[in-house]
Amino acid sequence: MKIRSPIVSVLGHVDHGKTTLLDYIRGSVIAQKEAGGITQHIGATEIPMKVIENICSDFLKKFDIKESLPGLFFIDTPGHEAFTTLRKRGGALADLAILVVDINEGFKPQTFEALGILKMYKTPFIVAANKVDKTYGWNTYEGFPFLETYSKQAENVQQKLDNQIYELVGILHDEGFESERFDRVGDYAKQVSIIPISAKTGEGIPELLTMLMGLAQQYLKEQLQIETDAPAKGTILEVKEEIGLGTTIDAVIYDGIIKKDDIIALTTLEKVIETKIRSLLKPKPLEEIRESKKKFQKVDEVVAAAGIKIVAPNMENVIAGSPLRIVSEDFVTVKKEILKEIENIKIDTEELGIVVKADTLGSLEALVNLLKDMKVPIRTADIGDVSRRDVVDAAIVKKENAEYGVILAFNVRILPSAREEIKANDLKLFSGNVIYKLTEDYEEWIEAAKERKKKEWIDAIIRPAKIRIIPKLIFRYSKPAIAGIEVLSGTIKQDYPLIRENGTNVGKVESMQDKGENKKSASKGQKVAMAIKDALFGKNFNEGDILYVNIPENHYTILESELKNKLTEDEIETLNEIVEIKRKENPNWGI
Ligand SMILES: Nc1nc2c(ncn2[C@@H]2O[C@H](COP(=O)(O)OP(=O)(O)OP(=O)(O)O)[C@@H](O)[C@H]2O)c(=O)[nH]1
Ligand SMILES: [Mg+2]
Repeated sequence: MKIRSPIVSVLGHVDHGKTTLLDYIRGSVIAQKEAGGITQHIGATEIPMKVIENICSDFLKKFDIKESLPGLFFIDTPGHEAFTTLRKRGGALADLAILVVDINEGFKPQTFEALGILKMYKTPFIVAANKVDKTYGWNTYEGFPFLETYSKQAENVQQKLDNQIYELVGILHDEGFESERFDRVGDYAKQVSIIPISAKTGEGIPELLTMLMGLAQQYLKEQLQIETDAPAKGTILEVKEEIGLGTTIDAVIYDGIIKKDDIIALTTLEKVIETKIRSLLKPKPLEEIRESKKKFQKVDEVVAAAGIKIVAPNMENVIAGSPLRIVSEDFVTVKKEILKEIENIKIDTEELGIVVKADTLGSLEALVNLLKDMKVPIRTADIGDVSRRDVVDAAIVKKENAEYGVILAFNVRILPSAREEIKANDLKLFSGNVIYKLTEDYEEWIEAAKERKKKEWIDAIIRPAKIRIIPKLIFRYSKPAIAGIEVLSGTIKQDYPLIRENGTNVGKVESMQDKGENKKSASKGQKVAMAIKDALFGKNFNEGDILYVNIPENHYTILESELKNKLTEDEIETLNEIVEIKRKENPNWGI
């Protein structure tokens, strides 16, 4: 029998301070280095008991907590709405949890979601009411226990904080949890402790960790005992190439023991594989596994809960986010177990949809979630680099539907052959390492494309205009007739057809010139020389004639129903005159 470290998941809404809290405990600065300022993967860090003791100082004794554990194993989860599955995975792994709430913002959608996950798994938790240092008038005492720093604050500041805490108590009550500020809790088994903290200044963190240890002592006695020969269960966080090691996987072992000679079962996109471990590496304590780089130590065995790096052959196509199992005797049973675990990760696809690529199962699902919310259909959603095949797929869609003929790629490479194909097909690729930026960029692009289309469509509608043939300015009688004209209202454009006041056709505007310069259009008040195609002076028009633009009936309907607010008063008046002319011949015109 061995006692393992409890797994403590840190959950909460985006930006409420989960990573910063872990940074404070580890003495690291990961939050500041994250792409887009948000967490997009599950993080894992082992914190040895020594570090916890140091931060808690004599609180553990004061609350009569015996530290019989090797340490705490923290899991950092993303708070951004898209990462539901990673939060669930983080929640599912957890023995205990810290629900982080920015006290100035209160409960937000993903705070509720996280609470729901804790409810579902019946995970004991405490609430970290974070960012107390942002309370107006707060005086910071770095690293102080909450009760000490609280007693040094002005009365109105204390009052404000208490009110905010009571708001949390109220919401938790509505959600079915009785709670209190930790020092006012009467019965730890019945009430959830709320610990006001600042992840930035460290205030309140001694009590936070003390309460966490108390929770562990109260609930986890048996759960943490593991048989020394129980085969390990784990989840793969990342699959990556390491110089000198080849393909490696980072994983969280949440149960059992893994040994350096074990055979492990993993899954690729095609099948479940087995492979023999070549070496087992562990990040040094306090090192976030995502960040650890070279600071790994070779070990013979690892007891849960722990983060490990495994070196083994044939792991190139293993999927991040999928399960890891030890093959003790029967590969078939293990295989079934793994397949069962991953089968609920299915994505609905459609022929006419976009191509999605991502680096891990978790991020792929997050991306798919966001696209679902946007009602964007998906043709393929895969893990791995963007290949030529992906581009060909997107190009097929583009022919049918330009909006969906695109590729969204999160945290993966674009292979050179794919790049060439993208160029050849003039395809739109959205790639980057911030998930919500990708979907936002795509949304903006669609909007811009729609705007462009709409503008083109509006520009193609023939609008009302009226001109006068200036007397004594006929430059040519025919082929084409050229006359000086004045625009009386609206804007006259090249190719617009003209009619007379009696409704007869004159011809199309072939070209216009002003002081020797070609013009595509002329507006009210302007005088230009106009060439009119197929018109004969004296027959189709005369000096001093008023001519109108011959608006096609279907264009008139659109002008009336959708573009009326885009017309000037002058144009509306001219439009009415044109309608009058048309209705003389056909009383039902435009109705
Ligand atoms: N003033 C103050 N700022 C804080 C505190 N905790 C976090 N922040 C800031 O809030 C921002 C978000 O913090 P993170 O730790 O990245 O938040 P997170 O919950 O990990 O966010 P996600 O992982 O994306 O869900 C950062 O700018 C932090 O510096 C705090 O106690 N006080
Ligand atoms: Mg974070």
